[in-house]
Amino acid sequence: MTDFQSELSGIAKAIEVALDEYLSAERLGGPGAPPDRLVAAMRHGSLNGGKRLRPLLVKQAAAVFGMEREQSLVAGLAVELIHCYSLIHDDLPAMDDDDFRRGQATVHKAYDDATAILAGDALLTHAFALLAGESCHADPAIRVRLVAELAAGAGAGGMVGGQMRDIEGESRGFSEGEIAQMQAMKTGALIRASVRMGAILGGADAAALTALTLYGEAAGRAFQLADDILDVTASAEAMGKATGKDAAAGKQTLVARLGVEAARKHLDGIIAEAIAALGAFGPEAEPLRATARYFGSRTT
Ligand code: GRG
Repeated sequence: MTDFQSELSGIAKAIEVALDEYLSAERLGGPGAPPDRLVAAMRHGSLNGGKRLRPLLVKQAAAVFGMEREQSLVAGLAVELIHCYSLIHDDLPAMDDDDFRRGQATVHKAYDDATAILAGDALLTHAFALLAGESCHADPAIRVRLVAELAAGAGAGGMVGGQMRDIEGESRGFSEGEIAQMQAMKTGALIRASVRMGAILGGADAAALTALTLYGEAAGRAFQLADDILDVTASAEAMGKATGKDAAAGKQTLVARLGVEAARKHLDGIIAEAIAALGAFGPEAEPLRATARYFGSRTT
């Protein structure tokens, strides 16, 4: 196992344990008792074997400033809750209409549409409760910055806005620049926010935050491009066809425009850009470099 693989599997285990603990009726809080069905649907949509890449990025960016895994876990968990909520809502019939996610029935299939909407809403809300709590960071000023950062990445100018642009583009078509902008918001903004949140937790100064932001933006582009390449190549291999699910559904991606070979070259360039952004940091940024390289060679 490489250092990267063992780090990823370590954070994945830590996040599973934390999800199990925090997504319980006792820990969810509120003036009333959270309904069992809602809690079960929230757990179904999050305790289901995701890769946990976003908490990994929070941890790795915080580690640049000497923070231990435990010190960035709650912030990483908050980002993961947002990610899980987005997947639950994205799978709904009104959006992508998917029956399976992470190898099991999607939340609306296992429960129903209304429960899936509410489970997503509750995960989204709870993410901010976690960031506001003392177990996230002792300093309230840092907690407020984390709340603002995650809200910016997840909201109308970030992930949600990107999803809206994607839906709009399906009917009217996109230029290459518009695809890049949509993807930077839809998937890139949460990856960027993850890295910046780690930097904020670690007390990064302005120059370090700028460098890590550039890394986060490049990592976000790399992640999405790798995902689009995988959609074409993995599905084509599995089904003996030339296109994957998104491509078959006519999704507008850079791979569809450039072709797989040119997209792979473009991906190599983005990985180099992400690594170059870390130039001012020493060995403490090696895990972030390894993650960038992983984005360039993903097979799942
Ligand atoms: C519905 C508000 C709302 C937003 C949806 C992120 C998103 C916006 C939709 C997801 C659509 C999708 C599958 C995009 C491809 C990139 C992506 C986010 C893949 C899933 O992320 P991974 O690979 O998944 O980190 P795991 O399951 O490992 O967490």
